[in-house]
Amino acid sequence: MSGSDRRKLRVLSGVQPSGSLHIGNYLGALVQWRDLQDTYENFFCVVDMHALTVPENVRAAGLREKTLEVAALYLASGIDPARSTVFVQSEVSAHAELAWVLTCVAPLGWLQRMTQFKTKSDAASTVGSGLLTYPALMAADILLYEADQVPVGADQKQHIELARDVAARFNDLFGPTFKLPNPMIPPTGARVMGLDDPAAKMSKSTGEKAPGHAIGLLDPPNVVKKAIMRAVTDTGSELNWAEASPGVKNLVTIFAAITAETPDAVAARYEGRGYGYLKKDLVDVVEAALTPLRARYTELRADPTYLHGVLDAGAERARAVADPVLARAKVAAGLGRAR
Ligand code: AQP
Repeated sequence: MSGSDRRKLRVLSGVQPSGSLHIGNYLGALVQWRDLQDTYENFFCVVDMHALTVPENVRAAGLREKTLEVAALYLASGIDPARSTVFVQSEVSAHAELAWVLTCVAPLGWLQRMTQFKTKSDAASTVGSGLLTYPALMAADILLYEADQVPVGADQKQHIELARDVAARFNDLFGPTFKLPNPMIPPTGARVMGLDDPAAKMSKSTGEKAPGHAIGLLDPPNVVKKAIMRAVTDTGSELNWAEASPGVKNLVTIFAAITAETPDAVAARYEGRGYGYLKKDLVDVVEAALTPLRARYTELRADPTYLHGVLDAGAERARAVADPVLARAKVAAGLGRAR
């Protein structure tokens, strides 16, 4: 089916199995994916090749295990394999092939400007080239499925815009080939901040090193409770929404994103009350979301045959869509023999 005669618009998104998934990944990405399933045709991949961009953090057995964990968390969050194609990126070789083509098309300056590259390379002692060229692989992930929309948290907006620019440059150089994708960012919960440091984005890699930074989706209830009750607020003790500090805004935002309210509506209930009330209720709201998710996750991990079956079928469906797009792009770019 070509892009123009598809019945539904398509979405593609993914999460790196680079650590333990947290409430930011859930609210910025997974909840959106879950809620989009009936509206769109969906492709959700575990982007294990992206996790290799910081090879020092990878232990082979560990990465393969995390890949399964993340796939199970997709399903436990409500991604339904009957309505969405769920697969592992490295099992669809078109991603790596197209990534090379797009690496050649993406100007170096565009890649060097990416905020995530600057942040992660500043923090690393040795920087692998993949950390720089990773947005070209991400562009390949998206363009192979002719995705109309890419549902992500705010931190990924710059990469989606780059994918769009790379697609446009390829089309200019080689003729119309790729559909230009758009980012889809949720109104609330698009940038959840660290509970220990509201100036820093909640991230998997920091969460691995700093207890109390993140709310892990698989953290036990007592750990979740401790992280929320100890979350940084400010020197005041009662909520004053008009002058709320970043830490207080973050807690209200997490609350609102889970209960599908606006932050203003949540804050109005706690105005003038001590932070302890907000935190205690937030523990309950988070638990109400995570308790069924953890239970479903445990069931899924107890049935590896089912999980592998979902991922095998997903990879097959993904290849059926991605391979013809790759073939078209290779011909357009002049790769292979003339016949
Ligand atoms: N703090 C966040 N708030 C809202 N959304 C977030 N996302 C990540 N962090 C937040 C969204 O989750 C999806 C998966 O992200 P990713 O695995 O591709 O990489 P990332 O954005 O680099 O995520 P992390 O958690 O920060 O991981 P590490 O530490 O490994 O780099 C994306 O849609 C992202 O926007």
